[in-house]
Amino acid sequence: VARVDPFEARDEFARLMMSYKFGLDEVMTKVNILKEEFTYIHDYSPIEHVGSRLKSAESILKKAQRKNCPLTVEHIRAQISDIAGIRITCSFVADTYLIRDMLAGQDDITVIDVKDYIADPKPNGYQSLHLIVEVPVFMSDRVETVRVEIQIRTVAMDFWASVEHKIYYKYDGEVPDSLLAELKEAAIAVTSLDMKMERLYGEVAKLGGESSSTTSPPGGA
Ligand code: 0O2
Repeated sequence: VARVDPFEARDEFARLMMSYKFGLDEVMTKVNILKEEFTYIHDYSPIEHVGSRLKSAESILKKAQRKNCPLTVEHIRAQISDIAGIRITCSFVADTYLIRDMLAGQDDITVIDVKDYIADPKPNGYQSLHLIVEVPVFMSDRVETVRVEIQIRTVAMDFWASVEHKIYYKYDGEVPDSLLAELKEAAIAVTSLDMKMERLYGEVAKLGGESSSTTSPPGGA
């Protein structure tokens, strides 16, 4: 059995996390450029808020165990796609697809997976558009390809997800059926609120002759 040098393993893990931090910084810069430039041109931002996080060593370990992923840097890189995560919240559903298209269209971004839980919500009601992308990170002596998970959703979907997440942890995953049913109802209310707000905004934009991305959704929902 090959012995693992704990100092070497720690150094490898630190380097792994550093490359994910750089990948995160790169994609954050891209998102902030889109936000700023779009606001300058259209006097309107499809992005309400952007946040980022690096998964903790403990969460990486838990996810690796759940997926039966061997604890080597190669396996972790290949099997855990959300070590670096960015969450973008938008006012309207059409904007989530607009942001997806603007990011996916960039030459140095490769989209390797898309989960459209807006078009096809999870059974519990969760809605969000997830992209797994790869970006090249230029280090001093090599180029590393780093995966970043981008979650794009409306403010209303984000509110639902954050409350559901808290409830899920409070009950340690064993949420009572009555609460699950109410969460599902709340998710339906989120969809109807999103549709209503988008329609209202579209009407106001038409009246004012404004250029609104939501008056001509760029595909998708
Ligand atoms: P955290 O603490 O947010 O990081 P995969 O990674 O593809 O093997 P997974 O993780 O099921 O499988 O992928 P998926 O469905 O794309 O979910 C990834 C992330 O989406 C989760 O990460 C959550 O952030 C979010 N998410 C997915 N489903 C739900 C849900 O039902 N409710 C809420 N509130 N968030 C959800 P983590 O690692 O689970 O958690």
